Amino acid sequence: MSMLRDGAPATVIRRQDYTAPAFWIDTVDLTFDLDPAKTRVLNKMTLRRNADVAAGPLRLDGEELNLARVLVNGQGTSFKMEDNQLVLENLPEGTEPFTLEIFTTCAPAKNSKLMGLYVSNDSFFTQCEAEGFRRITYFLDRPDVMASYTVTLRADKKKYPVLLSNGNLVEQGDLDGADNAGRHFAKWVDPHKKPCYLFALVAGKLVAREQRIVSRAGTEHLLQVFVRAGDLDKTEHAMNSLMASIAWDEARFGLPLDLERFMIVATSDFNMGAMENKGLNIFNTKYVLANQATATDTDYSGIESVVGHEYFHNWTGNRITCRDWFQLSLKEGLTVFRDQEFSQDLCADDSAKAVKRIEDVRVLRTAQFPEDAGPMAHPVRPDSYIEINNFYTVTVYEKGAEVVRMMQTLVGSPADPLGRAGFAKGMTQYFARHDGQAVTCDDFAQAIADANPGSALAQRLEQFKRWYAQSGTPRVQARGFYNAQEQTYTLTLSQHCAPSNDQPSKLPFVIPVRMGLVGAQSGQALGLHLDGNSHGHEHLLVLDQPEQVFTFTQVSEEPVASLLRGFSAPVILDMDFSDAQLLTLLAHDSDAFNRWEAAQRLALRFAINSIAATADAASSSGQFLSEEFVEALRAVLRNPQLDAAFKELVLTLPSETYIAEQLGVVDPQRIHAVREGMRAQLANALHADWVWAFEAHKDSGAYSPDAHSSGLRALAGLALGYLCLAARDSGDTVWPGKTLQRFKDAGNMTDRFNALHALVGSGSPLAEAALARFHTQFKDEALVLDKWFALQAGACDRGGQVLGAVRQLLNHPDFTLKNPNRARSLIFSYCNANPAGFHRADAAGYVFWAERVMELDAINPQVAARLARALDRWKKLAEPYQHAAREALVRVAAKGDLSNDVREVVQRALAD
Ligand code: B3K
Ligand code: ZN
Repeated sequence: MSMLRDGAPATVIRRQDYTAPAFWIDTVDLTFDLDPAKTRVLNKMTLRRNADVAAGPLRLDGEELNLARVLVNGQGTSFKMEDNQLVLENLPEGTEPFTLEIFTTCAPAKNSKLMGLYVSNDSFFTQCEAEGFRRITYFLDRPDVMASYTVTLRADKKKYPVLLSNGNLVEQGDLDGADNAGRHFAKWVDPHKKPCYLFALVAGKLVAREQRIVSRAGTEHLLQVFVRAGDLDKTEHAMNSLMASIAWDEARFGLPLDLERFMIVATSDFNMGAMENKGLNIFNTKYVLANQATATDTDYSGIESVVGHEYFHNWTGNRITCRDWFQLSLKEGLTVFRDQEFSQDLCADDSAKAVKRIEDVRVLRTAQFPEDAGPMAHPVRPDSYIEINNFYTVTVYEKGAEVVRMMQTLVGSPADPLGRAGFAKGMTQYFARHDGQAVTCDDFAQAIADANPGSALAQRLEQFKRWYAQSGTPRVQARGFYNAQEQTYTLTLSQHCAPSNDQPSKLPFVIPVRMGLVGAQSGQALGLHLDGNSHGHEHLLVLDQPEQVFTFTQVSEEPVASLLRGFSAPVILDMDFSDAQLLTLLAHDSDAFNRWEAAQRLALRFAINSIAATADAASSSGQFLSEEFVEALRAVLRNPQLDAAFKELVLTLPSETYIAEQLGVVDPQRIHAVREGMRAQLANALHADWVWAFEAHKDSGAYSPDAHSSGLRALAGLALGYLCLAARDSGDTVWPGKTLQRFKDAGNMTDRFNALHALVGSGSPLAEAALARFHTQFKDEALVLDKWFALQAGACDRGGQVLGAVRQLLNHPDFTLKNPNRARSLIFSYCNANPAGFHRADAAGYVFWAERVMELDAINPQVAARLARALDRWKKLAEPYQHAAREALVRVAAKGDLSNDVREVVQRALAD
């Protein structure tokens, strides 16, 4: 059982306990007198009883509010307080509407949790999802209560010249009266009903980039991106991304912008990436501000995705929202899928699209697969939670997106092989049925299936929905047998999903396996003949039984199976490929994803073999990778047909985290040593090729963040990293010198940062001065300083120096724990992104972690709970790490006044 701060049991919320609200709130009229120390909030609502629910009291949620007055239909009334709820029992009978006025105050300047109304850089911002609105006023703080909002903001005009809320600005002006000298107001009306988690207000000294657009239907809209004065020159990319998002949603799904005005506001104090408040998106500056001097290509593509994501929520999340928070993936999985598709559709060619897909899958495998196998594992639609903020996870988001992607795949047909048309029809059906409602994941899946009768999805809908209900990553085992005489190839696919604490046995999933056959000798794509039908060169197999056998006929030569093309399902594929078969796929597969995958499998295989080897044979010889594999990588690097971005992905070894996931027992130091050995081997064996790669790709021309030129920079950066690594072993000073020069002369942040990274990553003696110079040059750019902190915290740990450096940086004048971006840049980069620096035999990394979790928890529980998850996988650790990690978890769990957020995470980690 979990305990709250005061020792009372924490409430476990269960999906099966859902009941409709006892009251509906039809209208909300809010008036704010904004003051950092004491903001006054007058909330006038019209409510009515829900006739479908037995009569009972009205229970309104509230947190850290001072209540001054409650009036029902203009009259005083009796009320009581019960566990953070305002309970009203003497309300009018019947279902006639009545008014309720609640007057409260709150203290935004003291709000370090950044939930509800808070102050950042002298401006006011709000964050209400999931349950922050109750920190602003008493309310039915649940997503299925949708109301019409009118909001009046009143504040000092000089300090807060810009006053924003959702919807349309209907009135503004100066306030009259002696009490109101120097104050002004703005009144906003949102034309759309919404749940309270989508409410937002912003007030402060801000400036806007503005753009007027005309939609396909001919309606005019005003787009605005608000930032602090001085940052306007960094808003062009965000605005372009917004315009591209609007055009894409109209073109692909027929979903137009439904507001006269759409605003994005950036703040540097934000718990996550951004928030889709209706018409008034609030963003972390990290996902808005970019120019070539301060932002990398990765930042640019992050901005495009997040701007798209929040915009796409306007329909998937806002117009149709979640019935309850268990349905979170209804909006998040779907909207991640939409932002992934958006970014892919913006890619100029198939290679860039494949690169985007590989990047997305990498996130899934390095973050979601571990989550699904660890103590926080939960289904895409969870069954219970203590703190909903802990369930904004890679499972709900990224795995949820894969579930939607599989639906698209499964509504495909010969005329629509990818299922794009079928899925778009399904979306149309979804909006036709549910626009303006708060619904469930089941409703979504039903709409997609109903719009595609006869599809593989419609035929197996109930079974398909197990993807929402069962946690864990299924494993698909594949075995192939070629009969040369009969020219048949028999492919046996079986599936298994390991039991988890919450679900002791799992039923078979519906797994779409997109596949082809590649001639082992010829490298040609072979024709696919199955059950008397010819399927061209690619086919979709649907695995829905524990085991199925597929027999291909007229197979003219021994094939290598290319399975799960484009990563058609979020599973682990086990197939006993020989090295030669993988090399064939790497060289010839027509599916770019599986070419990359073949290289990853080979690299993983060599890594795992070296880790398992008892003697340090490989380490002493420097031979971790086979010569054939190194040659194959050289061939990829030199292949004029392949794009630089794709090459960069193939030549990047699997991460330490991903390698760790393949192992039953994890020794992070051993994994690090082997991976570094592999990197050194590639650095030396391909030295001449890296020189060529750098020289051939170093000039990407006038800066543009497009996929092609960012690919050139990525490959040049990788080459430079390897060249500096080789220099460390050989004592060469030329390449580090050239790297330093490039660092100094770079015309954009990507090249500059890659050069700095190469120096730091190779432990070059030139790194220190370069870091100092970088700090001086960018000391006024918060987002660049975050990179500076992160680079040092994530640096390769040669001799255990990183922790000392991180501890020193905690005391740096630019460091503060209160700013989430800064806390993440130093502390998360060390605890989450530097396994060898963090998992120390002396346990000092864990001691540091425990201190920071507890310290952060007192400031911002949501951020602390994210950090708490750094030890999720402690049970897999070898000794002495495992024991020490457990001790650190126990120490945190023993702290008396932990937040629910952190307590849920550490208690789950420690549970058997
Ligand atoms: N919906 C928000 C996330 C809110 C997180 C609350 N802890 C951003 C997004 O997914 O678009
Ligand atoms: Zn989202």
